[in-house]
Amino acid sequence: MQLLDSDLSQERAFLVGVELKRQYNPWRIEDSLEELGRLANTAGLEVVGQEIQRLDSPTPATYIGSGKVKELKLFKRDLDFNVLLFDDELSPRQQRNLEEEVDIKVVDRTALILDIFGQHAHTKEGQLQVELAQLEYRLPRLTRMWTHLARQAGGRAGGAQGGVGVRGPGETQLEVDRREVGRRIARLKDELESVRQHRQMYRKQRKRAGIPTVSLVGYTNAGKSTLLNSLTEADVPVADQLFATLDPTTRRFELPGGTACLFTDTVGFIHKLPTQLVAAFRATLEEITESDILLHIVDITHSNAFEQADEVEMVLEELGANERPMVVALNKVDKVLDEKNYGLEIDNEKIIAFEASEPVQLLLDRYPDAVLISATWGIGLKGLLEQIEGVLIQDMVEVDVLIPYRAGEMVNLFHTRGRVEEENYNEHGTLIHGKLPTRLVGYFEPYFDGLASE
Ligand SMILES: Nc1nc2c(ncn2[C@@H]2O[C@H](COP(=O)(O)OP(=O)(O)OP(=O)(O)O)[C@@H](O)[C@H]2O)c(=O)[nH]1
Ligand SMILES: [Mg+2]
Repeated sequence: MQLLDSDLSQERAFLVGVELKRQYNPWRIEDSLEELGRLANTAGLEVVGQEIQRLDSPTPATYIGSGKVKELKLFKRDLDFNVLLFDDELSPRQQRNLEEEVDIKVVDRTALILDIFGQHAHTKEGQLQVELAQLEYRLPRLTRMWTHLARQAGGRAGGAQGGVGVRGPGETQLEVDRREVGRRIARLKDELESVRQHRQMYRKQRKRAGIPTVSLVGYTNAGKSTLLNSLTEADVPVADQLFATLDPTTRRFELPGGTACLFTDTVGFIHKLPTQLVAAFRATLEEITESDILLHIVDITHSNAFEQADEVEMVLEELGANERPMVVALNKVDKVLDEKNYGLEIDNEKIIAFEASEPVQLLLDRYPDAVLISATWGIGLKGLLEQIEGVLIQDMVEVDVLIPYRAGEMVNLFHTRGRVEEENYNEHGTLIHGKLPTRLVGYFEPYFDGLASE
């Protein structure tokens, strides 16, 4: 059996993708493999080649056909790679058989994504979530072989040892039997549940304070963190890598009309996002489902921008967040402004499309209100913010209140959370005509002036 390289830079990967002939898939297998290659690079692997097989259905024992397995053995001799990277999640049995037959380490897309998450999780919560997802993935795969590999890996979550796919919960977890892993999973779930409750409490407080929240959502690498940084100087690390951000960052921000809100940048999505991850990241992802507005960032320069947008919408649906009001930003237009075929130009800080190229037009047809932006250059952001504010205002109710002078803090609250249209004073207190977010109206009920109009 091939031993593991503990030096990452020496891991050479060969990609394998299968296209199922009778199954509709919006992604071309070539594009999916290209993305797998980017994932591999992000994890620190060098990609030395790839192979695609078109099949009616996967082969139960080895996923790919036996002829292809033989070919891979030959490729291995010629190209000298030490990891086979599959674009789909393999069953534990398929993985084991392949490892034995080709005599090599076999890693699937799910394990690769889990590995990257392990490398990029920096907060305690992030690490707990990744560890849970990794253990759930490994539990059915706990065999002598995996234990053997893991012993050499000997890492903890995010450790650099052991190479891709086996980094993570290290020997202490993996050399024990399944029952013990099961116990660890239960403990992690408990810990995460308390994190979740804590978050929920925090969100409730925020709701009470009436500050609307905007969640930045989008495919990984779309530019979410770049946008948060350029709006709020948040200093979130930005990288031309997949899953650069795992841990949510929230920043307060004032919209052009004066409405204060909170922007949250969080983990990006990808196609074939492992279900274990979605489950484990529930606490983080709940931020999204409970926000007032989803700000969906799409990288229009990506050749699969449309499929990526689809994927994001599918994950949002899975999370039950698809009913939230959504504002769409088509990002990175600076990269294509010069190419006439995209038909974009800057007009007074606003990017406009005239006879846009096909991929951009497709997105504009799908999202007619989408705003074209460049997060890096900071162009188009004003229009974007106005649209966000517009959506928030739709959610406001017009009121007239008379607030006694002793309740001065309510006047402040109106100013910071609502929109004051007229303010007067009489001997009883401050008279305000304006708009309040629906959920704050209750707090002002004692001061309704009897003139309140909808
Ligand atoms: N040219 C150009 N590049 C951009 C723009 N916005 C983001 N990028 C680049 O795109 C890459 C990804 O940006 P991030 O902000 O890290 O993307 P993200 O959506 O936060 O990605 P994850 O955290 O991985 O989900 C970086 O290399 C950015 O510099 C833009 O408007 N124009
Ligand atoms: Mg990011």
